[in-house]
Amino acid sequence: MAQTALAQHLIGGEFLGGADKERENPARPGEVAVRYPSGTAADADAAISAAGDAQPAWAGLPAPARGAVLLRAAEILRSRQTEIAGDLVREEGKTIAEATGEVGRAIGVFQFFGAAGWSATGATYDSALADTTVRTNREPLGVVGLITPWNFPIAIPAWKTAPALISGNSVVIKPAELTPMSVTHLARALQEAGLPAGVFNVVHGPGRVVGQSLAEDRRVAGLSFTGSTAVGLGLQTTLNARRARAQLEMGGKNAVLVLDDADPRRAAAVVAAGAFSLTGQACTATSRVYVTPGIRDAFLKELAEAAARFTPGDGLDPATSMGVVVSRPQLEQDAAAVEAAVSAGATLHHGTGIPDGLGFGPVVATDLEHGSPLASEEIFGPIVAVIDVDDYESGLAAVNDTPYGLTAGICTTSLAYATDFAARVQAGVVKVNRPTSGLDLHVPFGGIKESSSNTFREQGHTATQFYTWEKTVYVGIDR
Ligand code: UN1
Repeated sequence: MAQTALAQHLIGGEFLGGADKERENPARPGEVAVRYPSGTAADADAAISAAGDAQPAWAGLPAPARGAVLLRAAEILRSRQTEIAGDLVREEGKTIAEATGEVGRAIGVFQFFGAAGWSATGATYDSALADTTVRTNREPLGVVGLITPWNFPIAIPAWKTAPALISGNSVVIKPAELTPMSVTHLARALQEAGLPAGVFNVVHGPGRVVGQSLAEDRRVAGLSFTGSTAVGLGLQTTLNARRARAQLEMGGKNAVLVLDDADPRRAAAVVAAGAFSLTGQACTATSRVYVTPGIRDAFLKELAEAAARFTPGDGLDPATSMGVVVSRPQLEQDAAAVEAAVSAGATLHHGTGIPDGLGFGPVVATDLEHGSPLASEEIFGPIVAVIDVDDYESGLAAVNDTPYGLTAGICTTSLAYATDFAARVQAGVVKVNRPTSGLDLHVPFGGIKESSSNTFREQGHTATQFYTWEKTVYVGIDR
């Protein structure tokens, strides 16, 4: 049996906190994966103070010197990729291949933003005034708060932390309670890379205590959150009331439109990867498919076969190709959603919707009304609803008929349909013939409608816009 990992707070450069709480390995009931401390409002306060004290000196370093710390952290993470991926599987439940890829993504993020220390920032203008130039500086916000989810327990903290740090901010992060260890590894790497004490702080604990403290504290100039729409909208109200900067990435109900001209096998592979990888537990996952009549039967047959190729189980077993559901309550929620759909007349083409021990195989459901819960509510499991539509126009209308707007896809060989869809679909990310989940680390990402605060994008160079504000400097030279 693996040794139990110990997650700790990091406050002012000190790893602190006892092992008051336990997180079980979701694939092995009874095996404690991590012990971790449960933070209080006082811990959040101490972390915010430490971050405030450390920030000016950090911002005063040349950006390439800040970048060097991030590049060293990337190297340290790489040297521990296997160990971190193992701990990530034990606390989250995804497959070891997915976890190794996720740690690789975190490494890439630190390399990208480390190198960004050498990039140009700001712009210069010719003023309309004589003998005057104008330039803009990008200035750090100061102390930023980060609240991160369990489904990408190291990649999302990395892609929020790295742009914050390269821009000269200090950070207080509250990781999801289900996955406290991954951010602890991130904290160790940053600390060992030479990040000054207090620049990166971690406080574990419940969102309503620690997360709420970060949202309410006037010393926290901006807060970036990824999680559910319900929690995100509550935070946005708190942040707006004190005019703090908010970046919220929330839920999705991402759809793929499969058209008659597509290849059924390829379309099924795109949908299966989007719906079932990461056990369907990505806010970018595919959970609705609209299909036109000419391809319907062939596509469904291929999709059921693609679903059958997944082997659910313990992510540490190399034969597993779909990890377990993250927790018992989530598993019950997934099962209840499928059961309710079946009672309302849905047909299952693959999967039973009944948990098999800890496994919950891929589920492909048809005979659902477009507005039924399985086809319209975010469930966050390996379940896909396939719904018939008459043609492209009615399919596009159905894709857009949702309060969410994160990702959307189309499977087609028609350049005309692909182009029209990309222009008219209401989503922050559009994928033509590619799965709705799985994003490059260097391109902008974010949703519209209720999937987002509709403020700032994450990832790539665009990400630094959230963590900086623009100062306009006029310089007059009198000769
Ligand atoms: C991806 O699909 O590669 O929490 C990333 C999430 C998203 C990130 C998805 N914020 O699932």
